[in-house]
Amino acid sequence: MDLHNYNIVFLNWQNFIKMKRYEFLRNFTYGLAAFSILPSMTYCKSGNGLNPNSGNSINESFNPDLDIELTAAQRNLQVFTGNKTEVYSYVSNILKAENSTVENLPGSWLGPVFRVKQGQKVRVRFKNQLPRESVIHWHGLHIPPKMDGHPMYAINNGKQYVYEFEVNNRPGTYWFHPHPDKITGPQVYRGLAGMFIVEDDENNLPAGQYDVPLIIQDRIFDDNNQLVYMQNNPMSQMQGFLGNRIVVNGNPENNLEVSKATYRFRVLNGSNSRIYKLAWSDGSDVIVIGTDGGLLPQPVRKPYLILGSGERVELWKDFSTSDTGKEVHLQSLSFNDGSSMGMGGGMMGGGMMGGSGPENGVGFDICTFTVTSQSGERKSLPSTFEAIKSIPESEAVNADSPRRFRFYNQRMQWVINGETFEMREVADWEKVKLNTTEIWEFINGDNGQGMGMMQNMMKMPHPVHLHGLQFQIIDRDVSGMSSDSWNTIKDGFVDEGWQDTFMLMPGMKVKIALRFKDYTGIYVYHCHNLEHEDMGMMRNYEVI
Ligand SMILES: [Cu+2]
Repeated sequence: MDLHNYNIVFLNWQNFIKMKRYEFLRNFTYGLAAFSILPSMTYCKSGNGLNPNSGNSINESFNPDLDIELTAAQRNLQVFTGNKTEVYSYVSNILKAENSTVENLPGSWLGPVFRVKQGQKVRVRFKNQLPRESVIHWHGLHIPPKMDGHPMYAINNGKQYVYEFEVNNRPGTYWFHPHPDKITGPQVYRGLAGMFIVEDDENNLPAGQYDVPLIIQDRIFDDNNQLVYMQNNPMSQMQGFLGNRIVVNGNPENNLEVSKATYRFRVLNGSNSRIYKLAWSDGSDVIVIGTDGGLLPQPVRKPYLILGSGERVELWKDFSTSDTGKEVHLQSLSFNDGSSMGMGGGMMGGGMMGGSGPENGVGFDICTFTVTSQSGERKSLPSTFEAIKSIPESEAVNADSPRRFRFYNQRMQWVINGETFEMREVADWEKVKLNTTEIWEFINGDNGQGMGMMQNMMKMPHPVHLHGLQFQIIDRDVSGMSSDSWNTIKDGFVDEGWQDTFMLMPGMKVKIALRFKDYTGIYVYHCHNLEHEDMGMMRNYEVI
């Protein structure tokens, strides 16, 4: 597969624009009312009181299998013909790599792609050459708080932070990205993200060139080929960044060549806030073999799949019997995300405000797979993988009274149980005991005792992410959802595996089971709509 042909895809928004204009005009008056509330939004919070120059240094007794320098730096990349594009990238320098690989994505702002094995020890010497502070979060990994990339461990320009951890996760598709307080969105947007694959020993799955990362993001480029990000646009922040061009693996690439072979696609939604409803244009089922935390007990067939920001899914796709020249599109189908940003919905739609891309739920092609004459390995779909033991609810110390976490909007601020992020603050309801199992319930919506119209009108999907562990989804209650929304997404959820991120749609309640083990300390949990996160829709939980 050649991931590096620069074919440029412009999405066709014309129908979208036509469709939304009426709604926009209808809501315009209310829109102004909402605007007038914005200046009271509070972006300023107290500093963290830490010395951001203090990094973590090398532990000489730690003997890594993989030792690597990752330098976050600004660079100019030839993305298009003409002007180079200013991006941020992780530049890798391998010092030691025994039985693991670190693959760069040439011509891409993304990467690298780590391939490691369970039990291996990894040392990453992170060097920050960015203008602002940064920190690396190892998304999905079960590692100690100091290694996890909590914003309190962000380092300034010129400093180094050494991550050292043993890989003890299940084989699966994990990833890494910056996590500094209030500026995660812009740093990820400019290019900082990579994949962290823990390899399995499944001999019956596509491997090597047939095991392919697909990192999906949306971006906006200006006429000078520069990335556009509206950090200071409150509307854009409130909604989350939505681009007008899809990029796959950090290239504005839409045509990927495939052999007549069976593929394993490791799909990561690396977008700041866009949600995808993945489907194949040839009408075949989406065959899901893995989710955030590795392989499912058995493959699951879906007509389409909802993938929120930060989530991963592993897809099985067989091109082995396809005709040469056949084109299959990976699409995002249209859906109703249930959001309302004011009276009647759509008022603050990104397409109308500040020149950003179409709203979540507008359909488009993500990329095209073109089958070449090359024949490759054909595999048959295994009927089962390793079984996953369900966490019994009876094991939970709070099975009768789950902790509740409400994600909603309060006075133009996205909040969790009415609170926003404070660097070291942990409320009593956020403290859990080591070696216990709990049930947590996440609710998209306030408790119905809101402060008036605006509060209840603001609803958006929130991809919920917990650091430090993988959990199981035990219930998805949709009785509070609008059926107009639910009917367009209901077949798109795979809850049979381990997760670290899940979609919480407006009106939805999701119960998860979590086991707190191995490490004490503070981890964050937050909305993975990165603009919501940067606005403070994030909190700490502490394992004591
Ligand atoms: Cu959110």
